[in-house]
Amino acid sequence: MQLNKDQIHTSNQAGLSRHAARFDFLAAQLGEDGTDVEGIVKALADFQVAIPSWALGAGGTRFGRFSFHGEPANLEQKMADVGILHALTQTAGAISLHIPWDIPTDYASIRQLAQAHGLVFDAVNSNTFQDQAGQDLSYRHGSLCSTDEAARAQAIAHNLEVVRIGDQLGSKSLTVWLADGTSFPGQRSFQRALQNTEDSLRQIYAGMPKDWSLFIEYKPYEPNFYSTVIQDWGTSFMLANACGERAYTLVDLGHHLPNCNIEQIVSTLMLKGKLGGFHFNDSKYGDDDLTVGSIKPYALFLIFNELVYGMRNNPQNPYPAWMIDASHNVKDPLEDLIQSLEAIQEAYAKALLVDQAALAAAQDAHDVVLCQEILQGAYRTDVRPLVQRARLQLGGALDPLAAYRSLGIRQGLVAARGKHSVASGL
Ligand code: AOS
Ligand code: ZN
Ligand code: ZN
Ligand code: ZN
Repeated sequence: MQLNKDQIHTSNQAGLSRHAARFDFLAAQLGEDGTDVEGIVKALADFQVAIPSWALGAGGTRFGRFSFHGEPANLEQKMADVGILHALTQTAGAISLHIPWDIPTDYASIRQLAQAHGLVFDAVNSNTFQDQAGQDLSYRHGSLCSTDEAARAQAIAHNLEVVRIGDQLGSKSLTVWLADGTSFPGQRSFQRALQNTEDSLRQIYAGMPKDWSLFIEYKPYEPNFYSTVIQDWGTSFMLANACGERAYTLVDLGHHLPNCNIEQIVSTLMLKGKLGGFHFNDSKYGDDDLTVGSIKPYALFLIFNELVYGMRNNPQNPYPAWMIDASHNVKDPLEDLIQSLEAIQEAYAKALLVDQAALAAAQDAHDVVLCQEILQGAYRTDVRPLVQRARLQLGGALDPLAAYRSLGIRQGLVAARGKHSVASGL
């Protein structure tokens, strides 16, 4: 199932004049304040977020999984789903694969398919948090951190195999997330686990092509509940520095303890040129993987404000790799991803509205109240017409969620794939 531009174009017609009136009103208002409206629309149009292959089916909890009908059963179908998202939103132009869940059988045809859907391959993800069928050694007691040298070697070899697979698809980065940790005090030596992890990551780094980057993800807890080897940004940063120039920290919004100031972490990493990748989601308690912007939209805006600042002022930091890392238990995964993409675009648009020069002047004048007014003035602006305009210019849907429903996309997927199709992987 593939959407064509005509279907989207037709579904846009009814809302166009309403959109134009709202856009013109907002653009006039913003223009009076000296905002570069065209520049913001262009920045929004350029912003692309990768969709992970594992977010296209219904996730689950340790208590159960409720499958969503018409889920993609293989890599080709996952790419078709991302193609649908991209056609509607024009902001999901990349897919992030998980190995071994998504190993291509025919590379040339997968590359062709990506091209047909207008997609590129973003970071590839390795998996040493599960044992795979036929695997020699278990990761029950850790992978890159293991005290068993042979298990460590197996995990390193897997990561390099993931790089080899990604390389044939045009990926340029490897994301490593480790479940390695302990659930009980005294279970393992912290220092040996960290040292082994550093040694393993350095070997992976050394084995990557010279134009590849390594993203090291951190997470405070889960699946282990006493300690995690790479528990926080400081540990990830230290490991990235130990590996070398092309190793970076990856920030996943759900991987922080409650009330953590994530925008400050983002800012510090960008100043040091080490923010490589980003996983968007939202959470109330932990790694909840909820829809982006559904719980703490103001925090998301403040994070974007630092990202925008960093992208403008920190040439030492590479352009970050953006990805949504979410999981859906009760919603249609594609509808949920449309909501996440919209929330990301809105937060980005609001951050672009912040008058950075006025903010810097207010900061220098120690005008605390004005600083807050500047941020909140941007945050309170309804930027949806700007996001819509960016999408329309690229041939996307005025209202992607409404179009998804009115075009009967889920029904089409169920008809093509069957009611009981379950996403491969996970
Ligand atoms: C796990 O908590 C991390 O967020 C990973 O980035 C990702 O969700 C995982 O690799 C997918 O299984
Ligand atoms: Zn993640
Ligand atoms: Zn996570
Ligand atoms: Zn998460």
